[in-house]
Amino acid sequence: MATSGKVIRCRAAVAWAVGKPLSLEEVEVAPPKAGEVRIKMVATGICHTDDCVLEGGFPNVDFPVILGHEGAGIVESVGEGVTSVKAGDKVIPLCIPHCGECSFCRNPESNYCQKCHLSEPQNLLPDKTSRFTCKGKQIHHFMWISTFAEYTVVPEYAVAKIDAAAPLDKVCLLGCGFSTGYGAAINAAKVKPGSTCAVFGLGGVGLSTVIGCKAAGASRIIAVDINKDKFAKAKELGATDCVNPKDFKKPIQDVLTDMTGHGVDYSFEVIGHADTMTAALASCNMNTGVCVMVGLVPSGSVISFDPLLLLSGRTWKGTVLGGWKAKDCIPKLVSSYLEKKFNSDLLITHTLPIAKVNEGFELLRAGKSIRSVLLF
Ligand code: COD
Ligand code: ZN
Repeated sequence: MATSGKVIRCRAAVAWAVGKPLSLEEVEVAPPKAGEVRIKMVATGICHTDDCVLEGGFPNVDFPVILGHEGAGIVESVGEGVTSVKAGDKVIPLCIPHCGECSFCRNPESNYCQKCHLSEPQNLLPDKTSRFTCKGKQIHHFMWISTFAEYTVVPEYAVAKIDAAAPLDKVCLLGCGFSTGYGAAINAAKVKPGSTCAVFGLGGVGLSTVIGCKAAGASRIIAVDINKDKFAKAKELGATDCVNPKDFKKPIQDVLTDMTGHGVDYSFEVIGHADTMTAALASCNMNTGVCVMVGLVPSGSVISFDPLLLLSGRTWKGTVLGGWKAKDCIPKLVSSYLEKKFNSDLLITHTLPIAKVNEGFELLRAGKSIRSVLLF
């Protein structure tokens, strides 16, 4: 391509400081170095995690930074040695990398690559430099993928080639939110047909968990949220009951236990609060119940809980990106989307130009959107 090997000037939404709105800037994006890929982004979703960074609650992030970690685009050029993608390929950048070489990648049971952001800061590319500058200042990367930029540079192990027929403005959600929630039910909990599930939090990720529970054959899916406006969509996606904790005096775990006899078979915390994590744990049955935590609590949070909750047999576990080994599984999920095995389009409530990124965050904070997709 004509731009290959050259610095590209383009638009990006830059977060200059905690608590400040993003500002749309012209940035320079350097060419990819060896083992890196430069992508022309087409669409990106706004996830609560990006907002968590703006509130100062996410580990290993440095400002100024280009956020965004759920997107889809087309490869513009590749650095030396890159073999898995080439210019012109449709791709999804991976918020959880998949190096294929570390002991966790080689373990068939695990998707938590040791190059992950929770183990290693991903605020710069692996060679500890940035490809972004703006007004003469170096801008940090986010999770190595920074999808709020018209062009971004990512390590080869953080990008996957997808089917050329995929609509990028729709499958961008498969880069994080949809795959995280859906996989929590399918891979982390391994929901069984005929079982009872409870999903705490009906944002884009929680609703994807509802879709996953339904796909796995759960016969009862109880959706829990303090915003009753989320219930209609939850029912459309497969929830059989909707419960607002604010409608009850007793704790939500007691409400769910009363509704089910001994508690649900599988509970999911998809909010990111310490108190709802312990409530979700206590909501699954004391013997075979499985509670999966999907939400991320602000860094430094500590949970105290009664160990007796686990002694009788409950399982409490977490998952990142729904347990999918990203480079192998995201393309397969895109194929399943194209085969209409699930309909993640129902999660997209707004489509906005990148210039309206702050409006997208406002809609999310106000509980008015599930997913806003930003187009470049
Ligand atoms: N009880 C019930 N529902 C509540 C409560 C409560 N006390 N508090 C808030 N809620 C509801 C809100 O009304 C809202 O509907 C929902 O919880 C949260 O939804 P969103 O739209 O704010 O968030 P999502 O779905 O975009 O993201 C939720 C996550 C928990 C996944 C996210 O915040 C997070 O923690 N991400 C990091 C974890 C992770 O692995 N992410 C994947 C890589 S980013
Ligand atoms: Zn790895």
